[in-house]
Amino acid sequence: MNRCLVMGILNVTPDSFSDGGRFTSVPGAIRHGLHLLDDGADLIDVGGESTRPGAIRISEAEELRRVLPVIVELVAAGAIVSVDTMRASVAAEALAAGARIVNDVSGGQADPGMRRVIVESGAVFIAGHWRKGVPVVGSTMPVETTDQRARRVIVELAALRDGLIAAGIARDKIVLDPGIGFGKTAAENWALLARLPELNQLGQPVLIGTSRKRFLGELLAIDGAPPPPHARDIATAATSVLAAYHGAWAVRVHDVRASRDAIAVATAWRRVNICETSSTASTNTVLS
Ligand code: PMM
Repeated sequence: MNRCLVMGILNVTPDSFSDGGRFTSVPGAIRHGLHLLDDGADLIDVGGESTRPGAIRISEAEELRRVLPVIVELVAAGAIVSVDTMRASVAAEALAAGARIVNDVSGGQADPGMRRVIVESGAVFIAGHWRKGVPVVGSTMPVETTDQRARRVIVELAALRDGLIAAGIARDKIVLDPGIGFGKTAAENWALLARLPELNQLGQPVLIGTSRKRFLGELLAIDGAPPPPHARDIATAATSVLAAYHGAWAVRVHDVRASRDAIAVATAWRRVNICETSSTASTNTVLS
């Protein structure tokens, strides 16, 4: 498709930071997934386990109980479904139930079996960058500037990609994600977003997930009080415009309609600019 795709978020979790508890029942989650499709989602990302800081890991059985029936129904409704999981076993079951994409925020680091599942299934793999152990004040870790840290994410993503290819995953099945908010400061998140053109130079499709995240709350705070997560959707749509304009493959969002519309604008603008640039170029050539 000739535009940035929109991945709708469907968290079947009681404790996700942005929509926790809203879609915990299976029928409620299915209804919401269908609503995301109506709003124009190209993909639906179904997750059963919260990745918010401090979240307690759930059992494999509980994760499967949450995601499998939702995936089955959404696939039957014609959706392209990704499963948001760090567990190889959950990924395998979800693929068997019709999911076509595995979205792993740990980039396959959390479960050593993940790579094998992806190789054997031939599924698309979204590999996220998750930095653990942010240096704390007074620590002896090397001091890096925000920009250096952002650049290091790109280098680490390249290494992650190379490791996935070495494990047998086809290059054209790998999507990279800088993991906005995963062990990163607000300044680092902004620095990474500004470096999207560099991320694109790695030659893989790039997914950007900013939706309702804390750094947007910090940006919009009034008198130090961040707005609640759902009041960050306009700012999220603004990040979708910029991500699309700078060539992201997809954005992962809660409010699908807002980002669909925003991306339509970015796509039209980009198309016109490209045409005008080339006509200016030919005019200049004629004049010289
Ligand atoms: N963020 C969250 C969960 N899954 N997956 C990808 N690929 N990228 C992300 O940025 C990402 C993700 C956390 O946000 P949520 O709790 O609102 O889903």
